[in-house]
Amino acid sequence: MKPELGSVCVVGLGYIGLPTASLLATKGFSVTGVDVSENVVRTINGGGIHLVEPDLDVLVKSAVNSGNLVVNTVPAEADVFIIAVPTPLRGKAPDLSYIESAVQEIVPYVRPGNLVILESTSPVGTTEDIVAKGLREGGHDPDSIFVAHCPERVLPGQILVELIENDRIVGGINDESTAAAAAFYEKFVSGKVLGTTARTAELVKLAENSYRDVNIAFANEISMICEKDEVNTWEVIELANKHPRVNILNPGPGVGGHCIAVDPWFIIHRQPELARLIRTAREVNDAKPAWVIDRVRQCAAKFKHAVIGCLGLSFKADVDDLRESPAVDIVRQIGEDRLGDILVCEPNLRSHPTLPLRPLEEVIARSDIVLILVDHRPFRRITAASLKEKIVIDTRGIVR
Ligand code: SAJ
Repeated sequence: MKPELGSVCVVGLGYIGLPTASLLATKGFSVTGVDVSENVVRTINGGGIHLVEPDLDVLVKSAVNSGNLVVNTVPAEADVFIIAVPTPLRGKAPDLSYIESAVQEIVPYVRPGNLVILESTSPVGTTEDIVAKGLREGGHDPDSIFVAHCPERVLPGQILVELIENDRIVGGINDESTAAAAAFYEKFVSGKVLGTTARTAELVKLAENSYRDVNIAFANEISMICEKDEVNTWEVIELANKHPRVNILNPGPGVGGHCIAVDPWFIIHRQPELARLIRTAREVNDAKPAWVIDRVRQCAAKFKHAVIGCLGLSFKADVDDLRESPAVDIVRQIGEDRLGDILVCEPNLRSHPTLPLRPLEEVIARSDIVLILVDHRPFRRITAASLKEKIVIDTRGIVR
C-alpha cells in the first residue's frame, strides 16, 4: 500500500509548522494549518505572520493568496498529518503534553492509508509510545496508518533555505512507514532523505543539538579561562582555528533558544548516569550569564551611578525570539541587583512589556558601560572608535 500525498494538515504553526505549511502550499500541496491560538489563525488568514523570520512574510502571503493554505483552529482530513508542536522542559523533564493533545486532535480526521509525521524534537520512544499508541487508542488499526518521526533541523534565521536544502532523517515505526515518509519529503526537499527507525531518528536529533551545546560550552569555558589569564579570547580562538583540525565555536553570554538549551536534557533525563559530558556542558553554558553579570558588577563599581547600555535581548542574532534568552536574564538580573540605570536596544522588536527599547545611537551615547549581548547585524557595524570613551563588555567579540 502506498499513501496518497497530495493534501497535508500541519498541527502547530510556530517556527517550524508555519514555514513548512506555507512551503508545501506554494509547492502545490493542499494544506490546512492548525493552531490553538485564534489570534495566530486570524493573523495568518489575513496574510500576516506572528513571528520574525527572513522572507517568511512573503512566503505566507503567497501561500494564502494561492488558495492552497487554509488556516484554522481545528484539523481537517488530509493524506499527511505533520505534528510540529512545542516540546518544552518542565523542570528538567520533557513535557510531551502538546504532542499528546495534537494526536488527540487529529484522531477523528485520520483515515486508513494516511501518513502521520512527528516533527517536534522528542525523547527516544515518543513516536511509538505517544503518537502510534495514541492513534491506536483512538480506534485506529496501527497496520493501516503510516507513522514516522522526521525531526526538524532548520536554523532559525535560515529556515526557508534549510527546509529545502537540509538532509532529512526519516524514521518510521516500521519499514513501510519509513518508505512512505521518505516519499513525502522527496517531493519538496533537495537534500538527501535518509531512512532509519523512529527511535534512531529521535536520538539523531538530540545528539545533533547536544553536540552543538558541548562545543559551545567548550568555547564559553575557554573564554572564561582567557579572561582570567588576561589574554584576548577572540585572538586565541582565531589563531587556534588556523589549525587544520580545530574549529572552536563562538563564546557568548550563554546558550538560549528552545532547542540547544533544552534538547540535551531529553538525553540526560533518560540516561542520567551516562550523559555526564552532556550534563556538564549544560551546566557550563547555564552558568555563563552569571559570569557576565559579575563582570558588569565589577565595571559598574567604578561609577557612582553607572548607565549600562544593553545591546540585544533575543537569544541569537537577527531574530526576535526571546525564548530562553540569556540576554533577557542578564538584563533582568542587572536591574534587580540595581547595578545602574539600564538602557536597552533590541532592533528586532517593536516593544517589550517591561523594558523600554531605545535607538542604538542613543544607548551608546548615554551609556558608561556598553554591554553587547547579541551580535545583531546593526551592532556588527559599531566601530571601536565610537566606543572610545566607554567601558565595553563584548560577550560576542564583535567590536575589535
Ligand atoms: N551560540 C553561541 N556560540 C556559537 C553558536 C551558537 O553562543 O558559536 C548560541 C546562540 O547565540 C544561541 C544558542 O547558542 O543562544 C543556539 O543557537 P544556534 O544558532 O546554535 O542554534 P538554534 O537553537 O537556533 O538551532 C539549533 C540548530 N541545531 C544545530 O545547529 C545542531 C538547528 O539546526 C536545529 O533545527 C534547532 O536547533 C532546533 O530546532 O532543534
